[in-house]
Amino acid sequence: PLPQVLDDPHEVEKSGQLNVTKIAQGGRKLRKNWAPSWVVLAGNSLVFYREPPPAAPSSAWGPAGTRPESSVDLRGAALAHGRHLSSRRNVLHIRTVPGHEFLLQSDLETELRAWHRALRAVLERLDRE
Ligand code: I3S
Repeated sequence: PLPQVLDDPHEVEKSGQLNVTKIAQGGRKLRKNWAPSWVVLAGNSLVFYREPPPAAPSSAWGPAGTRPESSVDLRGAALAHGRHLSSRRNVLHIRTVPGHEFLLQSDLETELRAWHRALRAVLERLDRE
């Protein structure tokens, strides 16, 4: 099934290139597998694409018809620094209600700070809804 985010596109809060690894699935720890990902924060969701949108670099969304690799529902999710979970610098840790956990990382400190702010704002909005 298509993620809801594609049927009902919300305003994109932020998008960009990050290094991502999933570290737990449903509460079960996974082996890290860092990989670059095009990440889109919109509505209730964080959506991961394998590639940035090639046709229109300014377009926040993946190209029409491109399937996201995965997406997570951020409602009730917890956001924290991930420095205790990785030797990499500038790491964020997200844990969703069903116990899926991700690390997001950028070598650009200002970029990771911007993601932290954007994610915190979305989580605060979702907490009020
Ligand atoms: O948390 P860990 O186990 O120290 O994470 C490192 C390992 O997953 C390592 O993979 P292998 O143990 O499969 O070789 C990765 O290559 C590292 O990148 C992981 O650590 P960082 O600190 O990069 O998140």
